[in-house]
Amino acid sequence: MDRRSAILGMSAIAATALADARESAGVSPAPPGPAGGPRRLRKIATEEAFTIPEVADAIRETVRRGGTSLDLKLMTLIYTPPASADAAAPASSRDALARMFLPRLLDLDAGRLAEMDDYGVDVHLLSLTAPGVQMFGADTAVELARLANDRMSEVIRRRPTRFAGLAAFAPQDPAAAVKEMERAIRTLKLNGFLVNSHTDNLYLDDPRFWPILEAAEALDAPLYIHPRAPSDGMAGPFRDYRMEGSIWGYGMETGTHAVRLMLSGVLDRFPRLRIVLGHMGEALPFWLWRLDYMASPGSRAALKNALKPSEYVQRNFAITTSGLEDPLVLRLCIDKIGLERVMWAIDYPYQPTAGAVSFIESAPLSEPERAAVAHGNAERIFRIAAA
Ligand code: 1WB
Ligand code: MN
Repeated sequence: MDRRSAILGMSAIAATALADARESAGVSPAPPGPAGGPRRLRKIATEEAFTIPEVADAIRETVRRGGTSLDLKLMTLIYTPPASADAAAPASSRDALARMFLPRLLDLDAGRLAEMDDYGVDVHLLSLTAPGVQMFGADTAVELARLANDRMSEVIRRRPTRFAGLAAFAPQDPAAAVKEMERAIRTLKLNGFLVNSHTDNLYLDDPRFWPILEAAEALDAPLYIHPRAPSDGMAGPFRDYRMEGSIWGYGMETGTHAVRLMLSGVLDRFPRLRIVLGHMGEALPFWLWRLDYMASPGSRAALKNALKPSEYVQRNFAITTSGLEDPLVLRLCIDKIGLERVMWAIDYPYQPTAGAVSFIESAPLSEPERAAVAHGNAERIFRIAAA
């Protein structure tokens, strides 16, 4: 068994024991580069998921109640795995892997730090895992967003050089969301916000959410738009063949969300809003020439936008590499939208740390480019202290 599958197969408890053993042996947390070799690459991973038991319980309750949301498929797999009798014969390797997600999401301590140390990952920029609190009733959502933010900020306070965090909020109650966003930045000193695409099948260009966009702009803190499964209105063709999640549905949903923000003109209303997209920009860099061709002001699809899509990208967007470890796509993104807007991410625990680390360490980049993507841009955009 190679190191990667050993780590992947390791239970959270075993990982904890390993970290404890390391700590008592006085092993330094971040392994140095080979003697006389190049300086170790500082790595800030920017889309790293966690949960807390209370949110996991509320998701289980949501799964139990059922409904139309396409997210329920993945939630069922991750939060209500089949009884251990069936677990011996998993339907696919994905199901077996899904069973590993929950313990890793819940571990904000030894097991997570051990994996970071093993691969030389300096910082996890944490966020409450998809779909956050966005499937809950408004009151539950408000309460659980606060609780998750409190827990996350305790973890960050304990390990300020290893963790930073993006705050959750409940878009179901925009006024409460704004309060929580203010608390997250002013009191908890968090690094921005993360929202999981649509809420109740509505997108952030809807006027009911404008107070949230206004608050993010006023607080000058980035809003990460993370995927969730396509909303009810677009879900149909994604229901077969497990297409709803990270394979394709997540990207289509969130890319569509970003195009709505551009074409609705909402970014003209909030011109200093800073948005972050994962997964190499959810295909936008690839489509940008055509988006400009079709939707530059005066063109056929431009109804409300004052700027070209590429001008919004240059002014309002940054992207991360989460879960898309293709050096050709990284090159395209850097050349198309600018080195200063591309950041590295793992997508822990959904994507193995080993692959994401070897990707950023070996991608054909100049060393200044590598440093900008691996940590420099994240330090600037999320206001994370440089080492
Ligand atoms: C997966 C990825 C599942 C993410 C998730 O469930 C989230 C997956 C909430 O790869 O199966 C994610 O955040 O990328
Ligand atoms: Mn993710």
